[in-house]
Amino acid sequence: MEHRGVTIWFTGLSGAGKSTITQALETKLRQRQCKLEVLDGDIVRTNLTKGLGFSKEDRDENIRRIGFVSHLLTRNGVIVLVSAISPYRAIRDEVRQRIGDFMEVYVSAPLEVCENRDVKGLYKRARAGEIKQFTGIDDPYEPPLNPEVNCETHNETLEESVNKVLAKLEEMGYL
Ligand code: GGZ
Repeated sequence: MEHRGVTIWFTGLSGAGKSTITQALETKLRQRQCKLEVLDGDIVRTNLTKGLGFSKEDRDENIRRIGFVSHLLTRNGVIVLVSAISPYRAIRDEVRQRIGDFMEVYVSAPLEVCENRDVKGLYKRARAGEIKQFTGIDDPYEPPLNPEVNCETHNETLEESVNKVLAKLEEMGYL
């Protein structure tokens, strides 16, 4: 289908459900024959931003590079799904300004929920001091003040979360 380019930026703690929603949304958008690309923090960090760590400087650089690629794709009519913790508000807002066609989705499961899920066992390791600068444990997370969408994955189903994003895309005229 015909549509405009936009970057849909998922931010939230590790284990909040960013990748899960992204994957489900990708499936839905592919069914509609959308042109889309997915940039997942986990995967981006093995190529585009390989070698970067988790200091504030490195995280900001990670986000800046993802934002740069997202901008190129967005202005060529692609729907870009970005999934990255992106804990710092200022750099998220910088990327938003640069891209213009931008939608921020806050995946807002609270820390205790993410920590209880602990799908990859990372919180346990962070609590044990084996991983330093872990977001939510000994590193900050600054929630968005005015996200276009808030997915409360602790209070809603995956389908509800995906439908919220789809509805917002339609409302904003991207679909
Ligand atoms: C947070 C970390 C850390 C630290 C490794 N802090 O849930 P995951 O495992 O699969 O995804 C997380 C990923 C975070 O990379 P991002 O590129 O999204 O981060 S940022 O936007 O802040 O640049 C997590 C894993 O890497 N991971 N160490 N210290 N998450």
